[in-house]
Amino acid sequence: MNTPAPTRHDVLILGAGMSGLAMAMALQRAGRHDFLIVDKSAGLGGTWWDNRYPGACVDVPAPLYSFSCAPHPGWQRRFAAAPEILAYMQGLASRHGLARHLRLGTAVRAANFDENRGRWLITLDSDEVIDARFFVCSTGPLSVPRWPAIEGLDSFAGPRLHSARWDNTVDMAGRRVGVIGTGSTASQLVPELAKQAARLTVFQRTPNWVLPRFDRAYGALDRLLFHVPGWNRVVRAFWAATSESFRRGFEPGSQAQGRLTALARGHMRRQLRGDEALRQQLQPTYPIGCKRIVFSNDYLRAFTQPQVQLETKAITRITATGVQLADGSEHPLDVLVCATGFDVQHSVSVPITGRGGALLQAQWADGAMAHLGTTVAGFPNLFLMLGPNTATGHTSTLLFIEPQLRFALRAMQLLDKRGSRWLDVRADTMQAFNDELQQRLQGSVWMQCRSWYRADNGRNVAIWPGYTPEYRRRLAQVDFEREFVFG
Ligand code: NA7
Repeated sequence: MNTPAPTRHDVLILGAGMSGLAMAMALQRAGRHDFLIVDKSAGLGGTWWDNRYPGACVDVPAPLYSFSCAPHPGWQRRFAAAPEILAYMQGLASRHGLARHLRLGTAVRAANFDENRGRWLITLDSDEVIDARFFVCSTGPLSVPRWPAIEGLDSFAGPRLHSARWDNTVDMAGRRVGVIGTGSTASQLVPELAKQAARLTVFQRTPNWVLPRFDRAYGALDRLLFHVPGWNRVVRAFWAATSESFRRGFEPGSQAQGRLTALARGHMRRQLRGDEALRQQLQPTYPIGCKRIVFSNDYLRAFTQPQVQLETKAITRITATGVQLADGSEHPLDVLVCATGFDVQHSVSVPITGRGGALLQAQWADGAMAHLGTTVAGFPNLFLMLGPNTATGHTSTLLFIEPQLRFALRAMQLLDKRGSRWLDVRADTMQAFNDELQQRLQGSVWMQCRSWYRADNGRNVAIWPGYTPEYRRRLAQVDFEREFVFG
């Protein structure tokens, strides 16, 4: 049997989430129309395709969660719900004619850099091989659901759901439902499940800091204003500036951190209506900002309802009928929900092989590392979107995606101009950047507790330690001739 010849493209984009779509639109703007977007899901949307649990919404204001090149005048609420964001993305894809570039329901099996030709060979699960000059990996840091490592998880006889793989055919009405996890996802899910379940038990390992969500519905006047040229930019700039000033609260021991802590404590007291026993159980003991802060006006309050129970004893195992605790007691359950987050460490699960046969995943065994979160030494013409250390706890992830797009485009244009086949960041440049990064993270608030920001060995692989403008500036100032090698 003849193996079909690889299909050639200028750019292969892996992942049709926010950053994949943004990259596609940026390529079009730059006049580069020969690209293919591959995603294993049946629909585009990434995070917003995956997270369909009741109550799912974004935790930054929607005007800041839309691309600067594609403002959306139609947001219904300041903190948009998941279906609204998905509709925004679908609208963008259709306006930009992306359907013909999209290959959905298709997984990538492996990606190998062919040094002789200076091109990426990307094998799809259909055995088809894509031969691309540039490889954009936009799989997102929060895309691989993480099930809790608890003995007996598989033995549970009833429906068992992960929040990021929601099954809306499971009926919660009148049933005994257990939720493991108390992060941002659980905070959105718990108030919704409390409306349906006969009994809802929330298993908390670590409490989270909760701040009020200054949400509101956008009315006709807002939408009218959003159509006024320039108004979107003003609102976006306002939220970007507000988020950066909020970031001051993450400086250990600062007055701003004290104010943020006081705001959270006051919010908790009001939400719990003076229930001191509950307050003590829900009160975090680590500094605010260490984990991603929860923004909610109904999560804490949910625990004051008679059918909702907070369980803080450690889980020892899961049985066919429920959850067993350290004191030997058991919570009988009909449905088990795991809002246990994502495997950030293995978020790039496709084996990626670079120069000299180096495997990215092997290189990242002690924690992911890249130069400015987007390019990795030994992996030429590979651009990571939202790669290591480009997350923040204070602002929209889109403010990191946009400079990354500009950087990738600049690199592509430079290669065209130079007539080179590839560019690769120098290993010493990448190492020096990461030494600086880890040094800045030492003693920071993000090193003072366990969170998805940190790998199993404690290394912080997710957080950008500075303010957003610094990231934008540094990426814009990359000196390719000095910091990269060319082939
Ligand atoms: P997170 O923030 O990683 O939260 C996961 C939660 O699950 C957290 O409360 C964990 O407790 C808990 N967890 C994980 N494993 C276990 C086990 N084995 N036993 C008990 N509890 C466990 O994920 P989310 O989905 O809520 O949010 C992810 C991001 O999405 C969020 O930050 C926003 O940026 C959007 P722990 O705190 O580790 O003790």
